[in-house]
Amino acid sequence: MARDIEKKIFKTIKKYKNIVIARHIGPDPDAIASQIALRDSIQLTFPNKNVIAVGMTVAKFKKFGLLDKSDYENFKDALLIITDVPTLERVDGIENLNYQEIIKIDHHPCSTKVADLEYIDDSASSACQLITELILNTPLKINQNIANNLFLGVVSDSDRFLISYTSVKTFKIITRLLEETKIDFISLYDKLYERPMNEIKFHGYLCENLIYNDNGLAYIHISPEILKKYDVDVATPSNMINDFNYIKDVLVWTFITYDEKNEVYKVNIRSRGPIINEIAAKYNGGGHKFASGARIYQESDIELFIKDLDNLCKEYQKNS
Ligand SMILES: [Mn+2]
Repeated sequence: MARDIEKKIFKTIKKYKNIVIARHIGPDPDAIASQIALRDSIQLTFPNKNVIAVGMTVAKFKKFGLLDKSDYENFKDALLIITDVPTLERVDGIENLNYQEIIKIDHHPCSTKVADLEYIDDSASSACQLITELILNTPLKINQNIANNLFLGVVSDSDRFLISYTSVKTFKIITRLLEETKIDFISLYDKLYERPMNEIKFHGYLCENLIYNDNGLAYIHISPEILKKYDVDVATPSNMINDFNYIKDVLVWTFITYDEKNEVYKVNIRSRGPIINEIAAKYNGGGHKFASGARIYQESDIELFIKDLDNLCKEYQKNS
């Protein structure tokens, strides 16, 4: 049964001839999979609509499907749907788009309204969980390919159902998805988890060089030289941060990676208890309670940032 918000979203989609679907810059599998699955589902349901999924192409995510050129000549008065992104500033590839209305479908906490129609559930494991529900609850159509993408988005963002945002609801929706589409989900895991040897070696470097203290904080500074040495890019550490979950006595861990091109320290933070998104917000970032990102512009702020996390861990230990 479709809920009110799902009915409204379906009605709005139905109304528009031109639809653009976008997600956040620096996409992860949930962002890419949610936009591509939604595009394909709308196109399958309404073959006469022009539906495109935009944003920078990321080579390793081509397995989810190809993105469209953001040539907006023929996209006057479009409906813009943004998925997996809380604010418009973080949306990739809509600079020259002329849109009439915005729908936002997201699972990041956000206190300001940015879209005309907002479907936000910050207790959901992933944007793909919300899109799966939307598709299954409305006349939007689904096929195996769409289902594959949705499944992978949920699995990736929930870190194989390990992260606390995984709920009974997540399992119920996944069960429905598997029952209704009969996808061969075991065969899909290679798409997410296969890695080249240089990344495995880089992972080893992170394990060897992580600094940790008695308060339960672990951190590492990753220089451009190290990235070059292991032939990995600046996004690689963020894809590995979840691998450091379940280290006994580590409550909060962070990777600080210098992005030479953009002259900024990209920061990933994870937690097994202390709430970290307030500190992330202090350092030009944000995110979920236990999974956040930040951007540090001055080297001298790194020490302050580490100190803040350290105090957070100390406080947490004291109160628990
Ligand atoms: Mn997500």
